[in-house]
Amino acid sequence: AEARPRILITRKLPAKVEARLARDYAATFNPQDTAYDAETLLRASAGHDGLLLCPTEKLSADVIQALPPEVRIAATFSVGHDHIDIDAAQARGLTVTNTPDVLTDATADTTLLLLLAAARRAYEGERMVREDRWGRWEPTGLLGVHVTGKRLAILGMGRIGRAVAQRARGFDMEIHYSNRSRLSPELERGAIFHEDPTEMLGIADFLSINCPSTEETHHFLNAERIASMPDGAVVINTARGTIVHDDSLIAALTSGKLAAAGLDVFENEPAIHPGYRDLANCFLLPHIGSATTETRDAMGFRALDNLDAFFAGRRPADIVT
Ligand code: 8YV
Repeated sequence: AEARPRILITRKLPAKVEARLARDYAATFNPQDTAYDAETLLRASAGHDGLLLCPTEKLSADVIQALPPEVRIAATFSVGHDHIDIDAAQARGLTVTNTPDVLTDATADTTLLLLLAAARRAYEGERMVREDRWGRWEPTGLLGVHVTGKRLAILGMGRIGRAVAQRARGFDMEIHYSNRSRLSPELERGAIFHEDPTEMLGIADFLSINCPSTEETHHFLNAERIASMPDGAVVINTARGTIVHDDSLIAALTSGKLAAAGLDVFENEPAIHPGYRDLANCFLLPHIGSATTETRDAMGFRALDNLDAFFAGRRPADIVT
């Protein structure tokens, strides 16, 4: 009889990760690389001890309550876990693990990519070159927002927020942050703490969103808060689209209140608010924050380490609940 734990893997993962899964587990891979809807996920889960899933699969309270009793762990291939109802998981006795740390650098790199691209109008420039509309060089052509020395406000100074700050120091930016609690001086490294995140927006030449998606941060960046930012500010989001109120951000980018935005994440992605597509001052990426070969391998191995520990009767390193 098959003694290895039975794991349902919902999405196509890096080859090295799938090889280790196939070696160490009775692994069921999704024959199609498409996200499971709730009904299909529940049906496919039967006969499995654990799930290895992505944020494309939603574990709502209803889904968690309907999971077959043999499913005891859900390991998500992500640091974010807003797609999982953690209270419901706890009540059901479903262990949930995530993949922190290993994607911090790639996500912070993507944040700087968006910050620079949005500020310096990289999308407009790239299109001009590619579409053979360069014509001639102009002393006042494609003028962007100067980055070096400006004030960067970081919403959420966790692992990723701090890695963004570290990179921004290389651009001599003045780092401000808001966080649930103030950091120690070693972690703060001279960054200026704001007790009130709304008040911080008043000084933000650049705002980088690096907090988790929670009830508290839902639609944090709304019309009122954007109005309190300096004219010509730039907004960057590599966290979750739900933290931004799309209509308000689009209105501010259209009116010129905000100079630019750089977005890797969207509410209801990939069905994004169509207003973004018409804005030249918006640099848009399809949620590639952690998308490097090294990082996706490491995320898979981290999820596997958590599964290994769980099934060996040890406490996984990355327990969410
Ligand atoms: C991934 C992410 O792109 O980790 C997260 O929370 O959003 C990203 O790293 C994706 O969710 C991978 O499954």
